[in-house]
Order: sequence, then structure tokens, then C-alpha cells
Amino acid sequence: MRITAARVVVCRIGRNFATLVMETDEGVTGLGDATLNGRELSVVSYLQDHVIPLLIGRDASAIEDTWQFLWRTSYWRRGPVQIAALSAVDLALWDIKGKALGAPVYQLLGGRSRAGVMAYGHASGATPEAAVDAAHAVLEAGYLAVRLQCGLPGMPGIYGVDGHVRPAGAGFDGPYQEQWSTTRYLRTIPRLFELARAALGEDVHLLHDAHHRLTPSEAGWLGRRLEDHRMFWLEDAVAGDLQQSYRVVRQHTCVPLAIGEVFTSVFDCELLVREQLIDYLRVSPVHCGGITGLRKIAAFAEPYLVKTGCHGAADMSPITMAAALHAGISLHNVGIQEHAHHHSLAHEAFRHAWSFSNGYLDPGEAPGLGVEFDEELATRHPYRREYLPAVRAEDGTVGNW
Ligand code: KDG
Ligand code: MG
Repeated sequence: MRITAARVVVCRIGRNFATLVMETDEGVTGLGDATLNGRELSVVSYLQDHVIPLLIGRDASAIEDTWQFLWRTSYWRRGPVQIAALSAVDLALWDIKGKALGAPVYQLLGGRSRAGVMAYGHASGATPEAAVDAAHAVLEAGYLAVRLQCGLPGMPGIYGVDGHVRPAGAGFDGPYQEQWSTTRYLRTIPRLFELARAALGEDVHLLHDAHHRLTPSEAGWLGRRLEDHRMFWLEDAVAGDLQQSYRVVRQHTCVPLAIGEVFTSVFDCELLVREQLIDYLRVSPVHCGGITGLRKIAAFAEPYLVKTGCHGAADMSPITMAAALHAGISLHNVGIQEHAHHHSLAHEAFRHAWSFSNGYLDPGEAPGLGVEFDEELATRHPYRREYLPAVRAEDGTVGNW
């Protein structure tokens, strides 16, 4: 079976999505997510101008060979634009293989190794009390795990609190400015989880995302204060650019640590995994080389007892969720899957076999990735440039988003 054509469809349904549609001479079509949030069109160009010409005529069944070919011949191996393009191709090829064989992709990955993939939902509020109220609703919806984020006293808009990304009326041509105070944050978050554990009970899994904002010693301090609330994880306490930073964090706290939603390959987590400095890897199949890339990273992490907890924000399309779940149901070292909710229309544009029930996600039994793309509906919702927020400390210093 040969690849005959491929195109990238860009749309905005709640968030911007770039979708690779790959065709073959046997009439089987594959879908891949190519969305690199905030920098979408660079991947579109990379695919259209540089990758698709290399794909035409290639054997659609040769997934590993195509992965290695695109990884090695690009020369610029590890950048997020290159990897998002490679990921889209990989997902489309797995989709084609599954459809051609009449099997859901997870069956081609070794079959089920668990009954379902535990999902975590999101709860947030302007105050710790409001966030805990929101968490009750998440648990009522069936989740067994919830990520809590809350505002900081006197500071409008903060990471993870509903409505912060683009307040009504804010323009699309420059990043929305978010304020930040580490002092207020470190004062607020221990209280949030003290309240949450008391109000939500002993059984619920509690998660938090610090979004790359702390130094290693601040992260160690926070981790210690969260230990008694038995967190499932503390995510992105420190940016992972300097992997050895996590030695300091680990020396100070035994709170479980997660990182990796911006990692693009096994090299970004090699030291973190080898020294067992983290517990969960947040890599997503759309940003780490597809299902093939995710499997390579998970296989490396397995002997070190590091599990996956794939990034599942709403700025990746339902195709990525499908891929994460086919991998998630079949890999052994899977911890949890983030489940942020897409715009309702996204579920129509990307009709999917995956589903959520009683705290668990399941990839479903449809052949391939199990997603049908309504291209006509998608193209009625054109792309619009949008940036992630910028964060500034009280003195105006720009910080990590
Ligand atoms: O676009 C960036 C988001 O995907 C990111 O901010 C979400 O950190 C995130 C998470 O854990 O879902
Ligand atoms: Mg995160």
C-alpha cells in the first residue's frame, strides 16, 4: 500500500487544530494531529513544504522505517516543529495500518494491559474554596482524580484558572499578560490542598500543575508542604530545561513529580528517568514523535518505574487523545491520562470511538485510531492566530508560561 497524497487542514474549533489527512492507493485514509499550540502554521509549512513531498510513493505499512527516515534525514532532529510533523505522520500511519487490518491500533501494540486508562479532570477557582467547590462537580461527573488550580490573592488571571487564557475582549494579536507572585503562590497552594483533602475525602487523587514557575528550592519547599495531603503528583514544579535541577527537588521532597508536556524525545528525559528524579512523564504522542515516539520513551522509563501521564489539554485535537489512549491501554507503565474538555463542536468535527466512563477513558474498538474527521465542518471554522499568555512577576520581569 503506497501513500498517494497528504494534506493539512487547519481549523479553529474552540482552539486551533492542524490535521494531517493521508491517502493511499488502496483507498485507506489516515489521520494525524499536527497541532503545536501557539505556533501551528510553522508545522503546517514544515509538513507541506518539506515532509509531504518525501512521503508520496512510500510504503504506508513501514511505520518504523518512515519514523527513522524522517527523524534522521531531517538533520535537525529534536525541535518541536519537526517533531510535531513527524508525530502527525506517525499517527496517520498507525491509523492506516489499523484500518487496513480491521483492528483498533491498541491490538497492534500488544492488546489491552488494563481495563481502562484512569483520567484526571480539571477544577479551578479564583480562591481555594471556589476551586474545591469546582472539584466536587468533577467528582460527581465520575472522575477519580482531579487537578486543582486557584487564583492568587489580589492577582487577576493565573495559569489553569478558568477563563484566564483569553478574557472576553482581549485581542488575538499579542499574548494576554498574566500576573505572578511566587510568595503569594507558595502561601496559597498548601492551603488549597489542605482544604481539598479535608473536603473531598481520602480516596480521590489530587494533582497540581505549577507550570514551570518555581526554582528547585521553592519546589522542594512546596513539595514538603504537600506531602501530608498525599498528592498524586506535583507537575512542572521547575522547568525541565536543566534536568539536573530535579536532583535538588528530589533531595527535599518525596511528593510524586511529573514533567514533560514540552519534551520532544527520550533525550529530554534521559537523566530524569535514569536517576529516578521523577515519577511521571507528561509526553504526548503529538509532541514526542507519535505513538512510535511515545512507545520508545515509555520502554526506556519502564525499568526505572517511571510511568506515563500524557498531556491531554484541549489544545491538542481528539486525534491525539485517541492515540494516547491506544498507547495508554496497551503500555504497562501508564499512570493516568489528562482529560481536558474540548469544545462540543470538536467532538462533531472529530467523531471518536474513545469515551469516558466512571473515571476511566477507553480507546474503543473502531479500526485504526477510531476518529472520523468532518473536513467540511472543520473548514467552516477558520484558523485565527492566538498566543499563549505571557507571565510577569510583580516587578515586571517576564517569567515562564
Ligand atoms: O498550550 C499550553 C497548554 O497545553 C498547557 O498550558 C496546559 O500545562 C498544561 C496542562 O497540564 O494541561
Ligand atoms: Mg501542564
